[in-house]
Amino acid sequence: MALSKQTIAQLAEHLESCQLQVRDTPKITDEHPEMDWDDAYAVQDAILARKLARGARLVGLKAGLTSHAKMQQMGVTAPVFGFLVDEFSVAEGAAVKAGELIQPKVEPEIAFVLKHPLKGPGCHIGAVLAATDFVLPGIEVIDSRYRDFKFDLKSVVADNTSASRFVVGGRPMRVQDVDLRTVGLVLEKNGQPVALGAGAAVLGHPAAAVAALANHLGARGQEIPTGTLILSGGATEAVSVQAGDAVALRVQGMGSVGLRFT
Ligand code: 0L1
Ligand code: MG
Repeated sequence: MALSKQTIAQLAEHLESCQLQVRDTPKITDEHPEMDWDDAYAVQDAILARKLARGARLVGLKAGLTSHAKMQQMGVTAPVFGFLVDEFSVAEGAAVKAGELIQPKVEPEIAFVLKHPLKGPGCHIGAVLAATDFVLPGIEVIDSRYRDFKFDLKSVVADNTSASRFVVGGRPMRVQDVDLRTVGLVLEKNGQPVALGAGAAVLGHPAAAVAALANHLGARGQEIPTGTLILSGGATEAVSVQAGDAVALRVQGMGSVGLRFT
């Protein structure tokens, strides 16, 4: 690690304040170019610790930048991982106040819920499918705290991979009843299709994103516990939203889920 404990705590406080106070910031590597990957995840962990200390509940985990479309959109080549707490969770069809967000975008995702824990290294698609209770449609609202989306991957990791809101719903399915590679996804904004994809857009198979998360945590001596909800990453590029927009995701055989921005 290149940063001191004090700097990590300061960066966590800074980034979380930007989120809570709806303020943007230059990317943190401008001032801390020496920040390494362990520092970036340590800042993310410190943000989670701040939220838990205030009574938040950890309700899930996420993989991000898992599709080629999204990687191309961001000019990166590797996935990233983050956490979801209760304050991010939106009820199906509910309204999100756009004024509480800086520059929101939505992503169509397949969400997994585990019936067994998953531990890396060596976690693979087969292990993920065997450990999955069900999958269901999910929309992630990302909201980068970095001014004009000018960031690098380490800054994004520190900023909890832009996590902001999410909704899951529709019709949960057992993994044996759906081919997650060929399953089609249609993201609609105000009734119009704005992004189309298939499960295979996510690292070839959405379960591969969950395996990558398990392997990432395994390298840090952690596992994904039973019951965890995991967002496997956007299957298409992210779509900008603003107040007045209604967004729905339809996933083949799994119904639809939506939310609104007011
Ligand atoms: O969920 C994700 O794909 C993370 C995206 C992080 C970068 C961004 O804000 O677009
Ligand atoms: Mg996402």
